[in-house]
Amino acid sequence: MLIKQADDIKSSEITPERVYFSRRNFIRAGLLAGSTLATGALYQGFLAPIPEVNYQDPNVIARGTASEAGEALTPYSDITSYNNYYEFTTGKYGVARRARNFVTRPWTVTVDGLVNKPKTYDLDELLGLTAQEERIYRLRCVEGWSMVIPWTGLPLSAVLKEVEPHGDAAYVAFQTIEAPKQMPGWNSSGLDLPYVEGLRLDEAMHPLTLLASGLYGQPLPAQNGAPLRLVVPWKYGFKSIKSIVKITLTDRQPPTTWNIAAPREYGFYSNVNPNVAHPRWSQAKERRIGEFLRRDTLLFNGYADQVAGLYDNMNLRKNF
Ligand SMILES: Nc1nc2c(c(=O)[nH]1)N[C@H]1C(S)=C(S)[C@@H](COP(=O)(O)O)O[C@H]1N2
Ligand SMILES: [Mo]
Repeated sequence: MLIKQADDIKSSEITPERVYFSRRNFIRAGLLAGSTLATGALYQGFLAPIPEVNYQDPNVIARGTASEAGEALTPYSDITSYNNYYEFTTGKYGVARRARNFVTRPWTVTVDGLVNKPKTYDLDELLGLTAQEERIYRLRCVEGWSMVIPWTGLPLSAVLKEVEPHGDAAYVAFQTIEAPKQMPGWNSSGLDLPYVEGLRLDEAMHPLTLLASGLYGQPLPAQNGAPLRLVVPWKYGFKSIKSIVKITLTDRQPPTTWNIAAPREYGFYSNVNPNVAHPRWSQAKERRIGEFLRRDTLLFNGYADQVAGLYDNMNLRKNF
């Protein structure tokens, strides 16, 4: 992220043969529960085929999401082979292979800090706090690419309510697992690890904010942040911290990994904003993975109707 140019995706790196399905088809597939989506597609090397999506799972509730209508879902093969995950490697195409043996069970998540009921949850208990939902969200990386991803997960608010935040809790801090032996890029990431992120409490409680445990109706692959990652669709991708083991309520704005690494380039808020350039490149456009022409980047990544109110009276140029 620090080193590469915004436009770092060479056209030769983009697979020519792609499987697209429209949002409408995707929803129809949901209705025809159990139908197989795009099976038979072939992928290179170690990549798994697109998994069959089981919408008969009573724990998955498909819910309409903001404004992705008409935008194709990014193919499973791209979502799972082009990743940012510096603990494994800074090379996007190498994460999947290096993360193949990452151990995600047993897994616990500690929720503590300024709360009445701090607790260390077994992952399955945490995931069972409320029904899992499907959410189709755009993901916009600060580097200039984007994807449209069908996540499954639970609202972060469900977890926060469970532990009962104190009145003076104003922020939520997140921490990735510290597992250098399992993460071959740990010592060459250039980052201060373990990876940490943060949200303001109202951002964390917002109904769009998701703790994702799956994509395309299947368990989250390791390279995408298994077993649990944050998804904050109106913010740049680096806010979506992966393999979370700790969630801490606090009264102070928590430190965040990319802000520590390059404070002039990555702020705490990091809301997607086409009008505020990164110091080294414009944020006005983005390359949707799988498309040739670049698209205009949308304010708050297209979720302004739902989240702009969180930032009333805030200078978004100063609070980048
Ligand atoms: N722990 C951890 N979380 C992370 C990162 C990382 O390097 N380590 N990279 C971030 C960045 S920069 C992006 S764009 C997204 C990428 O998510 P994806 O690989 O699932 O698309 O993960 C974010 N979460
Ligand atoms: Mo990113």
